This record gives sequence, structure tokens and C-alpha cells, in this order.
Amino acid sequence: MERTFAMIKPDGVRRGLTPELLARIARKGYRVVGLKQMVISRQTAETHYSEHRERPFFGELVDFITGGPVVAMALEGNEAVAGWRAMMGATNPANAAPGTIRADFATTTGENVTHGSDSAESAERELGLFFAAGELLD
Ligand code: 3AN
Repeated sequence: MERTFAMIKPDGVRRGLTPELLARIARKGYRVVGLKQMVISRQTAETHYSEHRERPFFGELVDFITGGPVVAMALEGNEAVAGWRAMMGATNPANAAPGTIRADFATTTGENVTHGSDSAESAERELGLFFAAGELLD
């Protein structure tokens, strides 16, 4: 069993996609061990996206991710890190495979509906950033 950090970004929440995305997660069979709607502080956003600090879109990215409520989730299941990334599809929705979340619900890289940790190490770091230990199911 593996845990990953997943997020419905502000565009997804604003568009009312939360129930649809939770349904996909349930159908897939992941166990939702953490779930909260929240507004991310700029400090948390900058830490979360620190690998992109030098990129030209960093300011825009932080403005976007802090610009409205997100749904932060901890998902548990067999190979959940890779599996949730596969469900999301490619970062640029134009390249995302049909049936993936980004192919079905997004048109731009800047607003691509969901986030998922890209490795087990990132998952541990991101879960620690967004959830206190007592907030997650055993
Ligand atoms: P992923 O979300 O698929 O892990 P990353 O980690 O490369 O992709 O990028 C993190 C986020 O940064 C993306 N979800 C997207 O919102 C934003 N982003 C990445 N590349 C670009 C870009 N070229 N232009 C604008 N935003 C970008």
C-alpha cells in the first residue's frame, strides 16, 4: 500500500468538479484517508512548488493556487502515486490521453484541475505539508 497527495485545484473546485473527481477516485478503488477544502497560504504554496521557483510562470502559479479554495486529499492504494498521475494525464491537457482528468476537463497547462505527487518522496513531503498526522485515517 502506498499513499499519495492529490489536490483539486481552484479551477476544479470553482467549476463544481469536486463530486465528479471524488467519484472517479472511488470507482478506481483508492481509499480517501485525508480530505479537506482549504485556502492555501502563499507560504505553503511557495514551499509546495519550490522546485519551480526559478521558472517564469512561478508567480502566476502561486497566484492561481492561492486564488480560491482547493480540495487537499491523501489517497491510499496499490501504487497510488503512479496510478493517480495516470488518472490525471499529462501536464499539458492537449497531450493528455483520452479519458484522463486533464483530457476530459482542461484545456490549458496553467489551469489543469488536479495535482498529484510525482514520486514517493514528493508524496511524503507534500502530505506532511498539507496534513497533520492526526488528520489522516490509520
Ligand atoms: P504536474 O502538475 O503534471 O506534476 P509540473 O510539476 O511540471 O506538472 O507543474 C506543476 C504545475 O505548474 C502544473 N500543474 C501547472 O499548473 C504549472 N505549470 C507547469 N508548466 C507550466 C507552464 N509551462 N506554464 C504555466 N504553468 C505551468
